[in-house]
Amino acid sequence: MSTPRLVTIPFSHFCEKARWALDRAGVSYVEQAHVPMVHRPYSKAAGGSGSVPVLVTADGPLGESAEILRWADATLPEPSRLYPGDPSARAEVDALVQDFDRGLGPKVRLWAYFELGRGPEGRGRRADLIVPYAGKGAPAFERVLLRLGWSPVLSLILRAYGCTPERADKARARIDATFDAVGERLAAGGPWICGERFTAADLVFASLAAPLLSPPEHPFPAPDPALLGGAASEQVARWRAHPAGQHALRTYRVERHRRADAPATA
Ligand SMILES: N[C@@H](CCC(=O)N[C@@H](CS)C(=O)NCC(=O)O)C(=O)O
Repeated sequence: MSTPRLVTIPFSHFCEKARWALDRAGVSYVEQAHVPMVHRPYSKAAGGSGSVPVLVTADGPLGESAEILRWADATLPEPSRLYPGDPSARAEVDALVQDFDRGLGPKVRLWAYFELGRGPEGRGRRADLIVPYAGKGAPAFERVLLRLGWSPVLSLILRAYGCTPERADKARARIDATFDAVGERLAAGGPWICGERFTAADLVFASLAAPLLSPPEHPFPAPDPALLGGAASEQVARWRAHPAGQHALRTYRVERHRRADAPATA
């Protein structure tokens, strides 16, 4: 059987979510990394819709990160799975994952790109911070393209995701609400979002929140958001200190490089 191929934009949080699940399950794969915008034809050629991640498997392409999680998880015995076998526990995890995928993931992206686009006090677009980070892992030719074209690429991205001040503010409020809901769950039980067991809810929450938190265990660690300066770095400091932010950082520390078949450490 040929080795599965994961088409990505390496720093994308939806790609990180899929990569983490594959790493955790011990599935071997090769990552085919591209810079934003150049990724689109590669996604389509791989059988995706234009977005990433796409996992090309011997059984066909998987063009949704949620499908990749379920596919990787199915290779594991039930006690090690991200999705519990018990139907009501499974329904709870599915509902949380769906909420994070539809709410948190897109809102984190919108807020982060909006802040990048305006830079500190509206002065800059921080190409110095972002271009080396956004090009990591991609072919040299694409990295050059990104360096030359960063400003128009960012403008396209800002337009595509509708990054206006009003929408960024609504996104911030939605992120806050999700953090509060996760914090309440942890306060009521824990140590994981669904209680005693580490599940897809924890992996998806941590990976989709990661662009706000810059966990050092991330395979493509983001530049320190404090470098954005101004209100954005104060906001990031609040998310990092929030119980849900602390949970995501701990999830990275404890689980990001642990295979499902290895003993838990904490
Ligand atoms: N529903 C998709 C969302 C993936 C997604 O939004 N990917 C972004 C990167 S974070 C993307 O490819 N955006 C660029 C595009 O759609 O062309 C999934 O979970 O796989």
